[in-house]
Amino acid sequence: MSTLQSAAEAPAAEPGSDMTAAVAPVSSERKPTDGLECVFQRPASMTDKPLHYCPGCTHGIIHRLVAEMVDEFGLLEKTVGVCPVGCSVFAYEYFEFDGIQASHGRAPAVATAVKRCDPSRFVFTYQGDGDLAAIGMAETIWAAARGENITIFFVNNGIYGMTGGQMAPTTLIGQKTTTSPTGRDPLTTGLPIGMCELLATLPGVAYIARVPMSSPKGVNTAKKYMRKAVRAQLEHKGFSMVELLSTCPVQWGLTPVQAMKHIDEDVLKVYPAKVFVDRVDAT
Ligand SMILES: Cc1ncc(C[n+]2csc(CCOP(=O)(O)OP(=O)(O)O)c2C)c(N)n1
Ligand code: SF4
Repeated sequence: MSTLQSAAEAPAAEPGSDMTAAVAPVSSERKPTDGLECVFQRPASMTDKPLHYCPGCTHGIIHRLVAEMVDEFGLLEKTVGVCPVGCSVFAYEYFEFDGIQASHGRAPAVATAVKRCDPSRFVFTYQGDGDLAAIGMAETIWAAARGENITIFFVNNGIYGMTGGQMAPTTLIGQKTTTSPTGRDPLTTGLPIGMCELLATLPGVAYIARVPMSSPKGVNTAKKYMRKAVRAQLEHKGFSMVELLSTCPVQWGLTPVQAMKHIDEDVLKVYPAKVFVDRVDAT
């Protein structure tokens, strides 16, 4: 049964009632944690607001990794997250630390300003490929070229998710999108842009890495890379970015499981996972 069907078949809520209560009534006598040891819980840096992302979308996993890292480094009071346009436009709603919403592609410029005004802050941007590599290309390149001491979490799902699945700079050759309905043709739209490959040529960068979000192994590696990127900033080494190869099952027209396979079988061939630059531990 699809999510849409489930929603349509759910009992209608009373006018003015709380939707959550209408769908899942909880007995006040029941205490699910009685006698149990708590081994897994929400990171302190994350709010309890339900995520709005589609089923199978990896934005939510990446949010969690960001929050876990802020907790682990004890940065809750020091962090400023800069959010993009795109599906993660309201990312600040899910975090307990401060957040700013930047207009399309301007997140690295906003982050630069915040960091320069208060270098004691940990400042990161969270951006999709449309935001970072299309209209924000100049901001991204210049922030890296200047060696700004900021961190970028680049969520590459190869498509404009939020606005209806248009082609992005990262869309694969032959990939069907709403603006390339017969498949992306490089003769008319150019070749996919590897942002890690591009930025790795700039001397201002301290750390650049790419990792797929298609498996638990990938998620664990992502956390490792993200930690290093945070360290790059905390140790004043310069610009850092982790590219996270992500899903958009809805706009790809795939199921969540097919979307994960698509990353492993197709996306990784064009965007290989590796550490491109690591000057964090260099002396
Ligand atoms: C200046 C400006 N131009 C265009 C838009 C419209 N717009 C909003 S989100 C978006 C695409 C976002 O795609 P991406 O960055 O890949 O993020 P995703 O939704 O896939 O996570 C566009 C074109 C906008 N909000 N502002
Ligand atoms: S449209 Fe795509 S990127 Fe946006 S929330 Fe849905 S699956 Fe995720």
